[in-house]
Amino acid sequence: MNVLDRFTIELPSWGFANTGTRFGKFIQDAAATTTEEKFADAGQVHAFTGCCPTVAMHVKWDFPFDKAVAAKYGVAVGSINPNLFEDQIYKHGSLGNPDPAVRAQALRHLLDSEEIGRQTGSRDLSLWFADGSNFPGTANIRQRKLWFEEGLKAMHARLDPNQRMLLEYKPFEPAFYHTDIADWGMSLLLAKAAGPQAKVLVDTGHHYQAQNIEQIVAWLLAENMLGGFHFNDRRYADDDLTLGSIDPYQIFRIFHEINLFEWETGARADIAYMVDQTHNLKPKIEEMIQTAMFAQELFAKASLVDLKKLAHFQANADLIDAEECLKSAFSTDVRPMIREWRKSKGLAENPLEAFRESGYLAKVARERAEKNRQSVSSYA
Ligand code: LRH
Ligand code: MN
Repeated sequence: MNVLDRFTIELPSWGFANTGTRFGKFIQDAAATTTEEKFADAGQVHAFTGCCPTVAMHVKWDFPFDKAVAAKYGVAVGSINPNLFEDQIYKHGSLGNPDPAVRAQALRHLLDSEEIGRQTGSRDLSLWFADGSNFPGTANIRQRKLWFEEGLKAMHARLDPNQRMLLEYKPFEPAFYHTDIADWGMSLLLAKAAGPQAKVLVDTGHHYQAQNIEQIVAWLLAENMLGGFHFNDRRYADDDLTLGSIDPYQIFRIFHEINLFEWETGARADIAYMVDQTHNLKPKIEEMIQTAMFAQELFAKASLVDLKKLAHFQANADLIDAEECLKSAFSTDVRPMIREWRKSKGLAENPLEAFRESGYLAKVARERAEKNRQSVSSYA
């Protein structure tokens, strides 16, 4: 079995829409605005890459939605992302808000999102909370931790047996003094307190520069608390850039820790691989295809590490030989093997090229330009 047969990566619906930074949004004529258009574009990415069968949805941005539309484009609804960071009532937080009425409304939204997940047949509720504060002394951090424990426990209690809660952490932004779920440890403790169907979600952009992300991954695997990833890349903070565009070795090192864990335990880790990027400048569908292709490449490279040899060198502290096990795998050109895999699946050898030749982009740009050009917005 070719390792690529077991690699799929979920696409974010919001990666197909016009997004920007606080300094503005550059409109693309071909961008998707309706949920159906997002699924149509995701269908293109899956049709050409063969490894993106599901689309993550954001409750406020993508619903109401009929899941039959997803099937029309050859993909399915993936994880459900509640949104507790845009409504005005969440100014001082959601589950961590000092106002019990706001906490109750936040829990209501989470339970509604669970119900949406039942309707769409989605397994994962992907939870990110912007909750925090901007100034010292303005929030009771321990009290908010208790409110989060209460809220997440109440949400977990209403999960179906097959559903999971994936708790994402982020050190800062939009809060710039404290964030209630700021790192992997806080997420792990809250997930464990919530219940056995709650796991930790690692967004690669949600770490301080000096943090060793693959060590966090190794610990979460050891604790059986790793639920999934939001893959992207960054030079500075949560830049949400294209996977592997800044530090491709980072994602390779993460895949390696997972392979080593699976080899040692003989068990397949139950991990959801997802993309979480904002495509502000590059053509969105092409950037998504580029992302999927490079994710496959890094996954294939990591699978080439000779783990038996590595374990021997690690046991004997043969530092150079151990390191060379990773570096020779990382330096291996796996593109010929991946082209063979695509041919064996009836896919074009170069998905990006094939998509460009399909004319799909020009077609949707014509269809959507007028609508998109009407949606220009300003910062203030
Ligand atoms: C927060 C985040 C979260 C999503 C959002 C689009 O930074 O990573 O996962 O809800 O981006
Ligand atoms: Mn994320």
